[in-house]
Amino acid sequence: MRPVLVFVISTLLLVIQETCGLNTVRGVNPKQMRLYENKEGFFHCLNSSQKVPYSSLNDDFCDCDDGTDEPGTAACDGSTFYCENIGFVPMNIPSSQVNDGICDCCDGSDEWLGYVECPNRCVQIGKRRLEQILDEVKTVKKGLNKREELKNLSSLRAAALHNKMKFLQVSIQEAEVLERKTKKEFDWLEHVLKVIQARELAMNVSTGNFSSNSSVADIITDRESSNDTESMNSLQIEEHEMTPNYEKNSDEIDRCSWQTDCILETCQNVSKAYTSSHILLRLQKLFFDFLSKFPVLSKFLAGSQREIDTEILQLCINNLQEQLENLRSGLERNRTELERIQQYFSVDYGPESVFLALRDTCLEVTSQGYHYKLCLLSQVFQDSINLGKFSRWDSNHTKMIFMDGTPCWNGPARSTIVNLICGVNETILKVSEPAKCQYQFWVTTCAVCSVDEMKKLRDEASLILSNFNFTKEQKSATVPKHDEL
Ligand code: MAN
Repeated sequence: MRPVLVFVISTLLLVIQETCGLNTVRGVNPKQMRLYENKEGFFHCLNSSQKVPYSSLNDDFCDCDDGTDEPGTAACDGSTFYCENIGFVPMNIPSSQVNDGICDCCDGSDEWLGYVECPNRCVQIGKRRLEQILDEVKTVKKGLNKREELKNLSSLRAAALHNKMKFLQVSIQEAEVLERKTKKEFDWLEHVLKVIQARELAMNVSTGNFSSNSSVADIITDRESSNDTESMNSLQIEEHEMTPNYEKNSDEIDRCSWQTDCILETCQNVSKAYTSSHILLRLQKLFFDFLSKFPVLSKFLAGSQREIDTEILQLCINNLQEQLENLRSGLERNRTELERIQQYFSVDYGPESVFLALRDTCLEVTSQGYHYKLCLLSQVFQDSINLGKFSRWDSNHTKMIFMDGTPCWNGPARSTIVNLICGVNETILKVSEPAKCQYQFWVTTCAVCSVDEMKKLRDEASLILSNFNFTKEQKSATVPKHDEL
């Protein structure tokens, strides 16, 4: 019954079209009508060399293998039906949806057999969409201005971070040099203390005054304590035997230059050999020469002439140790801070680095009994559960992907996709969990507002406007003014 009805109506329409000179075929875009011209009683199938009688166009029977002879019926699989949708946007729907009892085109043209009533809602829809576009354009406009501010903020932040990084690098370098210098001075002073103690021992030895708590003293005390004449004699012999070597010892000390270990060793050798005050004086001069190279010690030595107070020296050493500890903890702090800043620069902040200013901006929302906290480019939380750490960008810097959150019970680690939508402020619009432990956020931010988006909206508005079919006066009364767009 139905194909017969379709055929009758189609034939009638075709006859009317032909008779009235109407140059339209149902379901065909008027711009493509020339492809549907009657060529000596035939229609030439669009995608093959096949031709079929013109009367078989839209006769609810698929004649062309490519299905192009049935643009207005559901007869051919894979064919499309064009809805003009005056007042909104023209569209092509799969021809299988023609006369299926569902209104697919807003002008109702797909249900031309009238199985279902499809009032034309295109103007109403078009008007509503134009109003929406107007709002969206306003948002994008504001967003674009805000984005400029964000971009400037990002450059300022980048510059500040660069400066801080440079400052820290220089500070660290300087502190490292100072640390090495202080450490050297500290080590030397410790040596100096030992050398002085050795010198005192040497002095004590030469005046017969022995101290008992040093290695050199031990050696000497060992010798002195064996109170037999033979040993005393041997000492005298040794002193006598050493006499020709005084100059040699003194030269050795000179050769030591600033090597404290060498000085200490020579000093100990000399003291072991009961050296004369001549050598001791040379030693003392040497100590003062190289001690004066150290500013901290020099400060303490100022005014102390030739006598070195070992207590003061110990104070110097303690002071240097404190300085060293402070330097080292300062260095540690600066190195950690430098690493933190360097880590900032290892992240992709999108076009013009606009997202730098948003790094660590945290947004919060309560949804379906959970409190969500999203720190942009950093981490996401659901109460205290970690929903992922920032891992990468997707879709041209409009999606942030967060991975490796707290593992789901019997499942994978939690992960989150943050979809960014152009907006004036940073706000969470919606949170959902489409699959277990996989979360989706929708967040507005001006960072993704683009001139391209503005252009798309304007193009869409132009398309709707160009598909309006009324007078200029009606148009200006019904649709937003073009300059508003
Ligand atoms: C918690 C929340 C939910 C999640 C379940 C999985 O209740 O993290 O979002 O679906 O754990 O067990």
